[in-house]
Amino acid sequence: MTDTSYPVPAAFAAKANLTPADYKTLYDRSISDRDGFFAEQAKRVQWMTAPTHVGSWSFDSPVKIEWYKDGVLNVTESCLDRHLDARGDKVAIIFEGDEPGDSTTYTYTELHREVCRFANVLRDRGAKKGDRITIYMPMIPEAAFAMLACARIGAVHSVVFGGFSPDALAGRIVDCDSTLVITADEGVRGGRKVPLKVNADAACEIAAKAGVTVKTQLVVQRTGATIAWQTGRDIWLHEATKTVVDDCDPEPMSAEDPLFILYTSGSTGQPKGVLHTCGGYLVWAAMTHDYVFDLKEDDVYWCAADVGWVTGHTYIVYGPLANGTTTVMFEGVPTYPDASRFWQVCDDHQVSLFYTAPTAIRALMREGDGPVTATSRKSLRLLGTVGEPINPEAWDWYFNVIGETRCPIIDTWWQTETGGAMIVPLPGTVDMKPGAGTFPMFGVEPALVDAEGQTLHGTAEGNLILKTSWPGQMRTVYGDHARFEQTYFSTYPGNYFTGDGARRDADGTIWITGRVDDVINVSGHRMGTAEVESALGSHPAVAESAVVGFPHDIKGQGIYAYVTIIAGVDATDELRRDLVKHVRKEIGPIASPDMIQFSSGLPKTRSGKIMRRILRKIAANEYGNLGDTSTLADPSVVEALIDGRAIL
Ligand code: 6R9
Repeated sequence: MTDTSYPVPAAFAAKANLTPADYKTLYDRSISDRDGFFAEQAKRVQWMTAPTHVGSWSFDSPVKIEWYKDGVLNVTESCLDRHLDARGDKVAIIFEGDEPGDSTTYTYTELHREVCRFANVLRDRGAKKGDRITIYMPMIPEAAFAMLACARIGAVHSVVFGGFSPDALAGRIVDCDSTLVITADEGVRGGRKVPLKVNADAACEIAAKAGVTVKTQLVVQRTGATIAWQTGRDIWLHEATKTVVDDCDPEPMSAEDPLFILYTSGSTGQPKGVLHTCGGYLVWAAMTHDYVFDLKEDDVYWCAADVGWVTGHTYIVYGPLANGTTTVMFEGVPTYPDASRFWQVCDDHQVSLFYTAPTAIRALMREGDGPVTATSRKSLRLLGTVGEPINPEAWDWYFNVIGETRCPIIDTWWQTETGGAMIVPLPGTVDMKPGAGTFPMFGVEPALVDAEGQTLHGTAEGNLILKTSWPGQMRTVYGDHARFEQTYFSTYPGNYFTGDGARRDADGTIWITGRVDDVINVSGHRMGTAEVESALGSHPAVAESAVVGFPHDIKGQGIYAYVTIIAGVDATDELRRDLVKHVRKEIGPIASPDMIQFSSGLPKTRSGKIMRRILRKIAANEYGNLGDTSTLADPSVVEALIDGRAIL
C-alpha cells in the first residue's frame, strides 16, 4: 500500500458541495450532538408522521437498535410521490440493456405509475404488509419496480441475485417463508441467456419439499422464451397489469417496520437474512448518497452494481430515487460486446457520477488503454469504488486513464449490515490516498482493537469495530436475533464488530485491509468458506474439505479448496471438474472454486480445529513463514500439503 496522497482535482474542489472545514464541522456535530444532527437528517425523507424520537439503542445484550421509532412513513412517497410536482418529467431511470442500443427511460411520473400498478397486482394476489416477497430478477427496470411495489404495500422484499442456483434460491425462500416470488422468463448478460424461470421453478419444488409452498410466481417477460407454466401459480406481469388502476395508496409503516431482507454470507453456517427497516435505512441511504457523490440536480448517476447486492439496493434504487436523481440501470457486463462498453454507456447517457467495483476496473485494465481512449468520458466528474480494497495500480488507472485526473476517486467502505457508506474520502474534503477509505461518515465512530479488545491509538493495525449506532444499521438477522448478537456484538462486547481489519496511518487515515474472519471476498462478493465447504461436503466423493481465499489478479481473492476424498475414489481432473460443477449447482457460479487441491489430510489442532492460517499461507504460495505449527496434531500433514501445492 502506498501512502502517496493526491489532492482533490482543483476544478472539482471549486464546485464541491462540501469543503474540508464543512466535513470537520458536520462530523464533530454528528458526534457531539448525535440526536440533533440526525433529527435534521431525517428531514431528507417524507414522513406521514414526523418522528420525535431519534436514536435509541444498546449494543449490550439484549441488543436493540431503533431510530425514529415513532415516525410513520412509506419509503416510496420519498422516492416517487414527492417528486411528481417538481420532477415529474425528470428521468428517474435510464435502462441500458445488454445489447448496445437497447435503452429505455422512465420519468418520475412514469415510474410512479409503474410501481403503483405493480403494487396493485401484488395486492390482487393477496400480498399485504409484513409478507416476505422474493425477487429473483435480471437487471431490468422491473426489478426496481418490484422492490418499490413491495415497499408500497408494506411487504418485505428479499432480492436474491440472479446468479444464484435453484438450491440457494430455495434456501432463501424457505428461510423467510416467502410464498410469492417475482422472476423473469430469462435474463440476458454478456450475450448469454440466464434461465431464471427454470431456476425459480426448480427452487419452488425444493422449497415445497422443505415445507414452503410458493403460491404465486409473478413472471416478467424479458426475452419471450418458451417456458414451463403452472396455471394457478404462475402469472405474467403484463397480463396482470391490464386490469389494475394507476394509483395505489401507500401503506403507512412505522419507521422500525422491516423494509427488506438481504441474505449475506458470514463466517459460519448458511447465509444470514440481514434485516433493514424503513425509516433509518432511508435516511441513511439518502444522506450518504448525497454526500458521497457530491450530488447536483442535473447529475446522471450510474452505479454499475446488481440489485441482488446491497450496493444495488442503496445506491441504484433507494438513495438515488429518494434524492430525485437520474439513475442508470445496466443489464450487461463491462466487457460485452467489448471492453469499451462502460465508457460508451457513459458517453451515450452523459453519465457524470460513476460507481463500480475494483474487480471490474482490474478486468478492464487488463485490456489496455485503447478501449478507454476510444471514448470521450468528458461527462464524468466523480468515480466511486466499492466492494473490496482497491489496489494502488487499479486506483492509478481509474484516476489517470478513466478520469484523466479530473475526477476524484471515492473509495467507499461499507457492508450489507451497515446499509450505506461508512468510511469514505468525502469528495472535496480530503486528499485521496489510493486504497484508503480515509475518514468516517457523519455519525460513524470507528476504532481499532487488538485480539483482546484493547483499543489501539495512533498509528496502528487491528480489527475494525464501530462504537456507536447509525440510522442505516441492520436491526436483526431475520428470525434469529441471537445469531445477530452472537455474530456482531459478542467478539467485542458493547461494540459492533465489522469482521474487517484496518490500519490507521500517522494522519489518522483509515485503510481497510480485508476480512479477518472466514469470509472470502470474490470479485467484491462475499462468500463464506463454511458455505462452500458444506456444498463440497454434500458430494459423495468428499470426506472432508477446507476452503480459504488466495490472492487473485482479477477477482481480488479466489477460492482455494483442499479436499480429502473418500477411500477408493481416484483423485482425477475429472473429479475436480465434477466438484466445481457440484458447487455451482449447490450455490451458483460465484462460488466456483478456482483451485482444488486433493489432500490426504488437513492440518488440525489436537482438539480437531482446522488451522486455516496455515492453509491460507500454502494457498498463497507463502511456505517460508507458516508461523507456529507446534499445536498441530500431525505436523507431517503440512509437508504433504506443500508438496501437493507444488504440482498444481
Ligand atoms: C458494500 C458491500 C462487505 C465487505 C466488507 C469489506 C469489503 C466493501 C470495501 C471493502 C475495502 C472498500 N469491502 N467495500 N473493503 N474497501 N471500499 O460490498 O457489502 O457485500 O456486504 O461486503 O466487503 O470486507 O466487510 P458486502
